[in-house]
Amino acid sequence: QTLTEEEILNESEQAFNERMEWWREAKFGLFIHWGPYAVPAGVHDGQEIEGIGEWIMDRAEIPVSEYEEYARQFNPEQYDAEEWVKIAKDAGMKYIIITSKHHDGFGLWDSEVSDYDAVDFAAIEQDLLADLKKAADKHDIKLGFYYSIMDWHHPNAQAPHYPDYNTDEKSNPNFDQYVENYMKPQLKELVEKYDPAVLWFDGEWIPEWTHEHGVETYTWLRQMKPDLIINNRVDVGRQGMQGMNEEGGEFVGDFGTPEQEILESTREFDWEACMTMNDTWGYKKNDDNWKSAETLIHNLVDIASKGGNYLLNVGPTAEGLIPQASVDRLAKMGDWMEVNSEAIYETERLQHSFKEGENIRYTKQKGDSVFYGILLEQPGETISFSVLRPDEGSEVKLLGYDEPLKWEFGEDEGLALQVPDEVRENTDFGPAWVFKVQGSEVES
Ligand code: H79
Repeated sequence: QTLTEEEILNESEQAFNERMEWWREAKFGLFIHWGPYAVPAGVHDGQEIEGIGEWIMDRAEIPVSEYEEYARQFNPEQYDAEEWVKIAKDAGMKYIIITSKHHDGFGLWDSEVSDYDAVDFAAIEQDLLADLKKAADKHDIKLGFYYSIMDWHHPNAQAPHYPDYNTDEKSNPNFDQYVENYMKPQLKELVEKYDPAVLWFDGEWIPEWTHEHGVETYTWLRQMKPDLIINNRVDVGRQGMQGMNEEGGEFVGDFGTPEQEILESTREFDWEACMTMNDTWGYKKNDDNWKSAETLIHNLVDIASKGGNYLLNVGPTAEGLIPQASVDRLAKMGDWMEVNSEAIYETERLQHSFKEGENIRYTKQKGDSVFYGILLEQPGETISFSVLRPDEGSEVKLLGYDEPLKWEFGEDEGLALQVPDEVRENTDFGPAWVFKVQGSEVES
């Protein structure tokens, strides 16, 4: 049954909560940036090109016709969709967002309104997105699509003022034709062919894209698929890389999109921090600036404690392989999640999810009686969780360790915990130590 525009724009809080439920509970997803930019992989004409790899067309000012050569060479012979999904699943991720089309305009599926796609242009016979959808369904992982509004390839979109993508005077007079005859048909194909759980827009900052475009596209998509979740970049409210909407504006979009940053405080508006493991989204062969698994696990904890989701990126090679460094880190996250995921999934934020200066984060189960104090450094002999007050006589446990721990009421009736030597001397419990407490949050 189709929703009216009115019903979509004035959705009740209850309906919104129901629609967002799986996404809020999921907490952890995989972002995949994959396209022709993985062919040069950061090197064009023998030159190392600075900056994020999927922007190489812009950064190296590669003409469309020359970039098309890379697109023709895109040949993912080693792509194994199920392997990708397993890597995500084993890391503890619940959903995947893949670039159906990035700024370069190249589509990963066989679009009926375009020849600039994997099938027609790169002669890939397989339906890459169908394979991923099938594998995701099989392993109970949700699949969503990134889609760039900005398009450096389509003549009615950005091409005339590419690479000066942000220059107002050069607005493309035919932009609405691109929207009506190309972008919307493409989005319709994506929704009808692959039934995505999320649409993740980007490139919305170009001068042609307006609030009216945003509202129109959002309502049109939700009429097609009422339970679709759509990020805030469908509209024009996003404020820089911090990714939340401008205060006071009425914008469409279901969640904010901080990019490469974790918000300092919790917000009313749902948010998802998208972040890379090295310094690029699309594959760059010479980028070895990898964050440690410890940092990535700490980020997951930090984000979950602040009520957000973590969308962690991989950039597969043009052959279709997720870089080994990424696979190794995701495996380590999975090991940690296997023991500790109850402190992440389906949790809610506390009034005080952290205290300035403490290497501790807090989460809680829905309801108000089970809490997690998560220590982000090797524990000493005692730990003080000032925000948690255990019930009299209750057990406090370290996830992954069988024995209940000794504790007493500390400052302000908070929790003062004793750490057994066995725990302190064994780094295997880290790199984030999760203590489970039956009790309540200390009011302050
Ligand atoms: O897909 C990945 C990147 O290719 C894309 N978004 C992630 C998810 C992206 N990252 N950085 N950029 C795009 C650069 C865009 C920078 C800016 Fe702006 C656009 C600066 C000015 C316009 C966005 C809007 C930041 C400030 C305003």
